[in-house]
Amino acid sequence: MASRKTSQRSQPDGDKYSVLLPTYNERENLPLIVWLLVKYFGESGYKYEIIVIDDGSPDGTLEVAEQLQQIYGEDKILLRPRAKKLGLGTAYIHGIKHATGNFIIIMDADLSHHPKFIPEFIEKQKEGNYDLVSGTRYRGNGGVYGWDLRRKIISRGANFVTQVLLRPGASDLTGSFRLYKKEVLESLVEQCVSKGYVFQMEMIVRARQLNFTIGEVPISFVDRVYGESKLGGNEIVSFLKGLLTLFATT
Ligand SMILES: Nc1nc2c(ncn2[C@@H]2O[C@H](COP(=O)(O)OP(=O)(O)O)[C@@H](O)[C@H]2O)c(=O)[nH]1
Ligand SMILES: *[C@@H]1O[C@H](CO)[C@@H](O)[C@H](O)[C@H]1NC(C)=O
Ligand SMILES: [Mg+2]
Repeated sequence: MASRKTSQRSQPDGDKYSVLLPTYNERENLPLIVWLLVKYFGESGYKYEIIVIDDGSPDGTLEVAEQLQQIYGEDKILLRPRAKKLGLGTAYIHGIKHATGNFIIIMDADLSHHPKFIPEFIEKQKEGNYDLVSGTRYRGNGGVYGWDLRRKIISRGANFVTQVLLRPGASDLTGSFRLYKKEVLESLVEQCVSKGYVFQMEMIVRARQLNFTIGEVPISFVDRVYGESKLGGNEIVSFLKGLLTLFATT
């Protein structure tokens, strides 16, 4: 009998990927992001589920999510809403509790994070059996599109200051497009105390402290077209406070 050739790309196996999509006023974006996720997962053949964590969006995001569940099925789209806006950090914790995959992908629902990169995240994870794979805007072909100078400077500045203070060994600290082994994410969220914008950064800083291995995939980040960003002046002040707290406690 002829022996079968092993292909270069890893084949779908027993792994399952739970995508956590926190939403707040994402009615316009949700159908497209879900459609893209279904498309790229369908093509790759990996098992997946999409967990939508909506925090009582006044724009009717949850109703849109319910329609999407009808279209794609209850095994693919899980709804785990909360009554009011309780923040991103706790939205992730809430989502993880309901995840059935052995891997978890965290991404924004506003189309800033394109699902086309997910197969690369999965390949990278398998290549080094990494504990987490982080999308990076600051290496290789990565980049940021659609941000004004102010936001670029804030993001770059936050990264730079954190690199200098904490030496975390990853090039994009404030990004939130990442893939984690489920148990790694669970132990990280247990350790992380910060809220808001600094949360993503604390996750990767703690990951390095705990000796988790980190892989990186260059991504292009595109600013949202629909809806409003939640980053304001308050966020920047609390970011700086959070960074100093991290510096003092690590
Ligand atoms: N469930 C939930 N989702 C949120 C909350 N705040 C923001 N989001 C979602 O988190 C993602 C990132 O938020 P966004 O405003 O785009 O942040 P930015 O990209 O840093 O400006 C988007 O999918 C938002 O809909 C919240 O309090 N609860
Ligand atoms: C991480 O690795 C370093 C160097 O090998 C070691 O000194 C440290 O104790 C490890 N930390 C943890 C939390 O395992
Ligand atoms: Mg955004």
